[in-house]
Amino acid sequence: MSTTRINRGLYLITEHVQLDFASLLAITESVLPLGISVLQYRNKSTDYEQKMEQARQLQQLCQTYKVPFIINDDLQLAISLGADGVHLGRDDGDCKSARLLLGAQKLIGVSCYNDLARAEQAVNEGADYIAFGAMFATSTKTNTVHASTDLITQAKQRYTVPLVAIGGITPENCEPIIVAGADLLATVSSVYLASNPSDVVIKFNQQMVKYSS
Ligand code: TZP
Ligand code: MG
Repeated sequence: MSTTRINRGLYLITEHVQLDFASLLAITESVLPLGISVLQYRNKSTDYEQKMEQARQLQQLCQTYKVPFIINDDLQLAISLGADGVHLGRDDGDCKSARLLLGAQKLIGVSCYNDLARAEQAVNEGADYIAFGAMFATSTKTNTVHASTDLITQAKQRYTVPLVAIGGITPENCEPIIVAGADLLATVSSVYLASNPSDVVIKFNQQMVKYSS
């Protein structure tokens, strides 16, 4: 496990389909000072060189605001950039091999969908957090499976690593997920495609504070 601490709160993931990069960067810069626990760079539609260029700019912003910066899918990119960590889905390699290449101090997150057996393996291999979803319908990702709040409750009873919930989450529907035990709420569209992203971040953070013990 990494020595970097992840705070409870909002886990923001970049949008790459509807926003151009300049807009993405501007929104990111406007919300980072409001309290973001993690920023993940996710871009499935561009080449390695451009991802490197975009990620570098986001990484700089994250360094300014001391927000952990994580790369989705691409361990090699995470290593080349010296990012704070990587997020692995089922097609991105296993946590154990990533740890050998990244070193002890970096963060590794693992997508577990609605699968507690996968969570068990990730935790045993030293994942720093595990993610479940989709909690709600989403148009950001195709081929999602549904994860229930009950699954979050079960994961909370079994594991001490931070739990991330993802998929269609908004400030209006997140309460039961927080109550079930999610430590981080991951979102793409509710913030990046909002008419007022700052307002949405503030509302999310108010919900997290309401249920903090
Ligand atoms: N993994 C499961 S659902 C999802 C991902 C990447 C998309 C989340 O995006 P949104 O816009 O917050 O529903
Ligand atoms: Mg992936």
